[in-house]
Amino acid sequence: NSDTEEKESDDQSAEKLVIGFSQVGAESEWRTANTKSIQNAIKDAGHELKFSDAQQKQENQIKAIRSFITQKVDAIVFSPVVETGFETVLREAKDAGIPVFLVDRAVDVDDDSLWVTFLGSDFVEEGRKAGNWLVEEMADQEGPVNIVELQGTVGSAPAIDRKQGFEEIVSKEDKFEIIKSQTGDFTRAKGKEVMEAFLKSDGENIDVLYSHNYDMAIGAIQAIEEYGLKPGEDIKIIGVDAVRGAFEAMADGKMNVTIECNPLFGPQLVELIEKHAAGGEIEKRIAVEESMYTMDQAEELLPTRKY
Ligand code: GYE
Repeated sequence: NSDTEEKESDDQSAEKLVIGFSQVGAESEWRTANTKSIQNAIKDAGHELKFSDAQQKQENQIKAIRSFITQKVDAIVFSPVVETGFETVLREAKDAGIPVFLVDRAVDVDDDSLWVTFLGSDFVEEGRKAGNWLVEEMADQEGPVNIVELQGTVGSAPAIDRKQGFEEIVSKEDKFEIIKSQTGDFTRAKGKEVMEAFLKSDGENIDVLYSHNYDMAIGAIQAIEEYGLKPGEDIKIIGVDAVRGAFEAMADGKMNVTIECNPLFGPQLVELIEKHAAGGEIEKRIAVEESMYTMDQAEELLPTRKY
């Protein structure tokens, strides 16, 4: 009956967990929204949070996880800055009996018993969406279509996968050529700097910018304007993330399309941690659902965006 049901759910939420969260950094607007979502969900559920910002440095993450292990936390939430090099520390967590929840970014490790689940987006699919938009947009255009690419952090899952998914699509047509591809480390400042260099060497020849995130795109947009070209027109801009700023840039006509990557999975994550603590079965891979939005939808959708 409903009385006992209520009692059971009370009991479940009464178990207070200590959760260590090793976050990548604060490199982008996506990241800020993601950090808030996870922090709030953990606190709102009445659990204790130990938070560590790695400032995009792998060694900081390894230190943070070791310190969570020493402190005997109940669960570790971990968003790995790069894919490789975490096997040893993940094994240490496993040996200590502490469950690890990978969020946002994956690791390139064969032994998947080192984590409970990976909750995050399908970055290859995001790259494909970006490629498919471009193929359609340029359907009537004769080649060559010269593309420059701003990659995310070297060795990170989203940089590797977004590149791969995009290339898979555009490589099917000879007219597309990626003439320059370089990392902007997911930051606005680096995005601007690298775009300036692209413009210096290839200037008017650039038709399209594909940026692995919003922040690099907005930095690049500034570089394009300073160079005297019109972003969104002279150079088409494709960005990933779909943060609020991307909708504003699209409403201003400066960005053409944004591929959604939803950072607001804090509540979903806390549910998984609680379920696991209560002995429940968890799937190894949990995907976040997402979409894609174009310039003409920007004004209408802007007020509805939550990040
Ligand atoms: O797209 C970017 C951030 O890992 C999905 O990291 C995340 C990416 C996101 O810096 O803005």
